[in-house]
Amino acid sequence: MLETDQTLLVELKDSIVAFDAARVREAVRKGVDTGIVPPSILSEMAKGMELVGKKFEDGEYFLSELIMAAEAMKEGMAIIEPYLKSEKVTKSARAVIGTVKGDLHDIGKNIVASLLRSSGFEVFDLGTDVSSAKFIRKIRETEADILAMSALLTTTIVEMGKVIKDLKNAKRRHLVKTIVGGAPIDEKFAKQIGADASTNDAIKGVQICKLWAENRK
Ligand code: B1M
Repeated sequence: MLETDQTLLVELKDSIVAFDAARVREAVRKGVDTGIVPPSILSEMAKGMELVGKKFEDGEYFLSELIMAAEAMKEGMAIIEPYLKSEKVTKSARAVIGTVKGDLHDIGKNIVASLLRSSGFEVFDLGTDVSSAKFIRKIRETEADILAMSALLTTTIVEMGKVIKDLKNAKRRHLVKTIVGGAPIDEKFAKQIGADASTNDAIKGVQICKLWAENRK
């Protein structure tokens, strides 16, 4: 990697930490122009968000800084979205995605949704604070193959279990593969709630969904 690329990667991270949207936009554009691959750009910005979270924990940053950093990251993501290209699934597949009830964090969920779209999935993004009933209604309406749920709060991950239980009660569980993701999620928890897969990595999550789509009868 060239030294200029390395400097740019640092700037991608630092501009998020400085919650400076103009700097983020500039760094992302430069990154794209110099040929840094979009997943690396995303990953550096995500590292910046991680640091923002640490500063919040330490009392150095407050909610307003979290909001501004999140807005800056969204502006950066909007620039790279058209450049996210991936090998497309050959069989058409539909995915319903959302952040669970009580949870407003959507940056990771939006990354997963963008990557799924760029891989050829038909994506129904329900946004944030999505109730179980809303997830189930959309799955019925779209006959989706995949349910992808995101959560970042330890207090909201339990909602994922509720959705899967409701899916069973709606006699739809066997028709839908379920994947759960977000920082507090681990395999043990996913197993506990009966999800088919879990990950903290958006790219891995999309790879799992692609495998499911390709192996679908
Ligand atoms: Co909040 N927040 N926040 N926050 N926030 C966290 C999550 C926290 C860890 C910060 C901290 O204290 N260190 C903490 C949670 C603690 C806990 O539960 N253990 C926290 C808290 C406490 C809160 C509030 C309660 C604060 C308050 O009000 N006092 C509040 C809750 C609001 C609510 O949801 N009801 C709150 C609010 C907010 C903002 C609205 C200000 C803002 C979100 C804006 C938005 O998303 N539009 C915000 C932010 C920005 C953060 C941090 C700083 C950054 C999150 C982020 O976007 N990361 C976060 C600290 C941190 O994460 N270190 C924090 C970047 C993003 C790319 O990562 O979403 O993890 P992430 O996604 C990753 C993977 O997890 C994965 O893919 C991505 C990359 O590969 N992934 C999936 C995610 N979903 C997936 C789904 C998949 C597969 C992979 O398949 C389905």
